[in-house]
Amino acid sequence: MKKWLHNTVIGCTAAALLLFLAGCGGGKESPAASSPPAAATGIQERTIKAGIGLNEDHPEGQGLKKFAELVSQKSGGKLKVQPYYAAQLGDDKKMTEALQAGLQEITIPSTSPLVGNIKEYAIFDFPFVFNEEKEAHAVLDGPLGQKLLEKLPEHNLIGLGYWENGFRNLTNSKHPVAKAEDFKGLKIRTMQNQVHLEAFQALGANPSPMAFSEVFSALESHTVDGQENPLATIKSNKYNEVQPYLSLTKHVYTPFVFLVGKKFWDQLSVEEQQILRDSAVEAGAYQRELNRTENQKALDDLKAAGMQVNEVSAEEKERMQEIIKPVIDKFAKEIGEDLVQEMYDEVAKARQ
Ligand code: TK8
Repeated sequence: MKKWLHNTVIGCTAAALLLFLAGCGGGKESPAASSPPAAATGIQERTIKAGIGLNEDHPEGQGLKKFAELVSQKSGGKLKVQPYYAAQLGDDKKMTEALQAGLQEITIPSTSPLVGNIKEYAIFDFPFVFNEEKEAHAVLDGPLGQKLLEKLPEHNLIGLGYWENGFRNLTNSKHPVAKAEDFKGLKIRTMQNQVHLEAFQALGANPSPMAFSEVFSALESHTVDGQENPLATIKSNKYNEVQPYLSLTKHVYTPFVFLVGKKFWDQLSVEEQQILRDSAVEAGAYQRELNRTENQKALDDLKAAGMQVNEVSAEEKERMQEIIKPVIDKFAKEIGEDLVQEMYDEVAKARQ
């Protein structure tokens, strides 16, 4: 034991000393004396499992691919990110739990299914807060977004920033939705999130929360009439094949949060952590850009594929917002009204 400790101390650089004290020295996970734990210096050969819910051709898939390339470049090929697309490793919730348990290293879920654990993320589930991507980015990349990332470690997660899922639009198999009354009785799949559920209930719809990986077959079998997602997802997941109507509700903006399991993170050297952090930020900028162009292109492609598309007027959106208001007020109290106000203030600033 003594010899192992000695070797490890020598193996740790000054920069990594803190990490050593927190991680290597804990003793709980100390392997046998002959195989010291991963020293918190330099770059080791590692394979990193990264899973997402969307397909490889979706901007999130392309962003993950870019991330893997960057990590490989910056680590001289030592860190290998193995991407898994299309919920091969499970849906957002399952993969997040796998990170917490140390069974998977990275996932990039929508923030909405995290709200069960971290209630403050529900501010991004409030409908009709943002009009444009840049307003959401101002909140996400500013102090409020940072404050929310800092809530992750106590849940065994590390957040390296925000990518973009984007503005959600409604599709369904019954009729065009252009006014608040058109939601009446529609069976809509929602994300596993209480704000979404109650907001659609307030509009008179009949929502059912469901993991993303089950959506296509639920639409195909008419278990539900509709769903809502950004245009790039509607296209990539071919919902147009089972959903004739697309209504441009743009009712809510969903961020992706780049998550690393804390158990894994704590084994990394400072250098390795920096590589992952820098690559997540760089690939994130690329992903957001690509998302913008792909969402625009997807609209044309979905029209060309035969979807019947309708706009929703500003007046109707205001009516919807008015109907949903009691739900928002209730959740604002639960989350903390100061935090919610901080978001509105940031948005107002971004609009100037
Ligand atoms: C993909 C999900 C998806 C989300 C949903 O893992 O569940 O509808 O919009 O994109 O995060």
